[in-house]
Amino acid sequence: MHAENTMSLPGCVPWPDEFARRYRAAGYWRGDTLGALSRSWAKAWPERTALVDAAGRVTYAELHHRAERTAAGFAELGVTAGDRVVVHLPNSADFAVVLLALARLGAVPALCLPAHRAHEIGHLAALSEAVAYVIPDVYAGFDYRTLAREIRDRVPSLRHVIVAGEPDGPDQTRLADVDAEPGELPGPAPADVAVLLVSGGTTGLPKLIPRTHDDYAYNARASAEVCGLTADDVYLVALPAAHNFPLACPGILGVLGVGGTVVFAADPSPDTVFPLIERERVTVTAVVPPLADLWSQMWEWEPGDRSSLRLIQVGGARLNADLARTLGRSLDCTVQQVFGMAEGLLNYTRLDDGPDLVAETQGRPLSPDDEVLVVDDEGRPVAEGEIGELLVRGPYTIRGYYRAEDHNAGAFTPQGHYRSGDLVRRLAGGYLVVEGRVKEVVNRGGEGVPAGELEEHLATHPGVRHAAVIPLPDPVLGERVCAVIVPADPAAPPTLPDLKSFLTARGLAAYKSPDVLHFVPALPRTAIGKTDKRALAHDVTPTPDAPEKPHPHPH
Ligand code: OOB
Repeated sequence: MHAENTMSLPGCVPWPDEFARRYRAAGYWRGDTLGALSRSWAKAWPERTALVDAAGRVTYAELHHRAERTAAGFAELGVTAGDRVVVHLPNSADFAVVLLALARLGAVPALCLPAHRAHEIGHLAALSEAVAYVIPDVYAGFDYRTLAREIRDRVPSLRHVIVAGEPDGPDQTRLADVDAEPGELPGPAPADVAVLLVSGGTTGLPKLIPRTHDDYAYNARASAEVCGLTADDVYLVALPAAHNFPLACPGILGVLGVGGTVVFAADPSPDTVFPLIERERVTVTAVVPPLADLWSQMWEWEPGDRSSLRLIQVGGARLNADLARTLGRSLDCTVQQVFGMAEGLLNYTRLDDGPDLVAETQGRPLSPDDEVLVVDDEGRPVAEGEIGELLVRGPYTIRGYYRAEDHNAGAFTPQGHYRSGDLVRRLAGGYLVVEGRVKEVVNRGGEGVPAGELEEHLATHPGVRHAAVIPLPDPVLGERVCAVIVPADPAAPPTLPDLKSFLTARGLAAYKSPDVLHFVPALPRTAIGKTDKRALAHDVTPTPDAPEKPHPHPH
């Protein structure tokens, strides 16, 4: 038997007993497991459509049936409770089936994004000592079976490669063959780890984030409530399903929990997504800001009746306030900002918040028991409205990364708060404004220039389509401020003096102005679609002697 509050997976940090007791007493943790939930959904509304993908439609009864049989199939392969399985599937019904099957078995899926490659997967498979690796055959022009061979050579713990589609050798198992008569499976305890999420950081190798059945079920349920989800909702998975946002905020799990329908889009392009919204009468979806921008531009030009959409959630990176305002008008639906993290804490603007809160803040915490602190460099709370680092603990925020004892010592306070690394301001009512990242402050001769703040100002210039601010090494100042800009009109990019006077007119301190401009046709993106600052820093080669000659447009 599992003790009430131990996560049986070694390498995880449980909540202290007093917190676990409190979260149970408050009704956040209800003793649910994802497997048990799937059974109760199938019982409550067996005939409703749970999933829609390119392969067809799946009812709740079928979903549960397939998950049970797949769980038994995994057990037959020798996968047991507590084993880790790297799941690397694109948006599809198979993703949901495998997730629920592993959850039912108590095996722990490490949920990787389709864009991850050998570098990340090799690391995550080795770190988790995964016994199996679940892949598609070919997706978006990439053959995952070849990748799987490479990973298998590198990671001795991997015993099975399971292919959703066509295996290309006898050493791979077809997912359809991971199938057996459901028998007695003990299943996990609610305090056990349900999934390992991959951290979204743009620096260093990704880390694994252990989320328990109890905490993740609460995450999805409470999020569904904030979004007013009902059985009539149809949720479009446009972002990669393995990411916390479309998975549980409220996403797939939140929608299944109310008997709604989950529609998987193979990719988030308007060409794919717009017809799906029309055909399936989609009511809710979640996007990152660059997608919100693209959809908003294409919406009025693309034919079709997409009036079913009632709510678009935008999160994952800073949403420009102007775009927040125009988005709702262009799409004729409610906009919700979501500031979340795979580590836990979620902030939402509420559906009845006024336009200013929705445009200018990133929402407020989901749970009454989210304990948010905003602190200065010394860890002292700052005054309301002042910028500081966001620390948090609560009923769905982890107390430690998986197998990362050394890193955890710095990433969490002794009191158990997660140090998010996000610079925020807290306003009245607990609403948060994200100002940037602790490490994304350019140290310009001792003066700190928060990248996020400057990016926000730059983006309001009519000649700027997107802006990202990064430090460049400087022999005198230590670092200088480089603004990487996607110009609105590539034929007429803004000039440095132009931007400087624009920023001064907006009241920004002179030392916060860029020292150098660098023009690019598009910003590099991470696997989920955020600006990839690491790739940018790598691409933008310092030109210490010729700072006024940016590539490729002179100004
Ligand atoms: C979401 O999760 P992750 O783990 O990929 O990334 C978390 C980080 C945050 O610490 C913050 O730096 C940034 O992404 N972020 C935002 C933001 N939402 C996330 N920065 C500014 N504005 C926002 N609205 O990205 C995530 C997880 C669940 C729901 C939504 C997003």
